[in-house]
Amino acid sequence: MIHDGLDEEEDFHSKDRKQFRKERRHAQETDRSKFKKTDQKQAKAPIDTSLPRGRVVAISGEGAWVEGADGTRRLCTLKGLLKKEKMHAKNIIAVGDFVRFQDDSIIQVEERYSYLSRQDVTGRKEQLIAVNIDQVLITTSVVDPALKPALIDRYIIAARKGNMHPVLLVNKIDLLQEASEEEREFFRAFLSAYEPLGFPILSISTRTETGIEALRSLMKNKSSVFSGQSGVGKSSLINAAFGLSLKIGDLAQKTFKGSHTTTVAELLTLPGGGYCIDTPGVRSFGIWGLEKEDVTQHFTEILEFACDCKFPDCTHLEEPHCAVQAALEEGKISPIRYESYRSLLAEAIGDIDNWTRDKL
Ligand SMILES: Nc1nc2c(ncn2[C@@H]2O[C@H](COP(=O)(O)OP(=O)(O)OP(=O)(O)O)[C@@H](O)[C@H]2O)c(=O)[nH]1
Ligand SMILES: [Mg+2]
Ligand SMILES: [Zn+2]
Repeated sequence: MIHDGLDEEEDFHSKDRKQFRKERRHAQETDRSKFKKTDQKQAKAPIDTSLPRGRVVAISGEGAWVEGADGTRRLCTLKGLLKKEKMHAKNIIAVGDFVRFQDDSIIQVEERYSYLSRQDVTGRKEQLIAVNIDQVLITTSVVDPALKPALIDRYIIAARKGNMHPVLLVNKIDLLQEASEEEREFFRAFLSAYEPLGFPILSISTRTETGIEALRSLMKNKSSVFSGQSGVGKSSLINAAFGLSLKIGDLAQKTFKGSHTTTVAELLTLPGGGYCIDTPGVRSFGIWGLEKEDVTQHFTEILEFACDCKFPDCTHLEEPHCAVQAALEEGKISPIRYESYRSLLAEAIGDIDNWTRDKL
């Protein structure tokens, strides 16, 4: 059976599905998915500091695993106050949440300072991947599976919407040697388009240990979430950098599309300081609450040409006398980035004809 990996979390959250949907609709209408700390603040009752504090480290079909201050983990259910409080919550709880608990029940969830979310499989519901995390390690591989810049752009936008720093990891750099000239050229073109954007990019390999030290220092004393397609090497990277033994994919399964080695997100405490969350691979990544401004803010190097377009409201998708399309033809704009812009803008403005969400 093809398994998305986050299904168990969905089961857990679906217990109050009807009520949840109603609340989600409300939240979507009021909070256009911009990060608004104050909205969440208003929705929360004061935290009962007399209760023990813990952190959600994993979510399964049975409930949430909460790690207390003494390091012990317990399986908790949601009861009491929390149910009344979830009006403005995105999910009820997510990995990374700081909670107050009593016996084996979560009573309250603290305000979140950041989140990484996506659309669920139906596209109608927001699915939180991780919360209260500093940076998203957007993990890709140079080949096998192929580099997907459009997916990277989606992650960058989602990370920034949720107040997390995006970091780009390009794993399996060892495979570049035996890659085709076309694949090598694509990687060069990718780097020249994305390096000027200013996000950290690490070319890395668990096989040759290239970049592992840099990854370790980038993660030191911070909290990070690894996210990306299945099979790019997220779990392998965590193992290589921190000497852990997370389950990694079998090469024999490689051709079996849809096989996911990591099946639940888990928060890990790192030796040397910091935290990281390993997550199940995604097949596609729909940004929750995507708006036109999210897209235009992310493609500034493309839109700097827009002032010479004939129509002031030009979308640069197909209008005549478009300076952006002219710049593209003259090689002044990266075709990789432009393709990504097209797909994301079309999705944001609801232009179905141009909408090509990258199915992986
Ligand atoms: N050539 C090469 N293969 C690698 C590298 N890193 C990981 N792999 C291989 O890639 C495959 C997938 O690795 P995983 O770590 O399980 O990938 P993942 O991203 O955690 O996958 P999911 O848990 O399914 O999301 C395994 O066969 C690894 O041995 C690398 O740097 N180079
Ligand atoms: Mg994994
Ligand atoms: Zn234009």
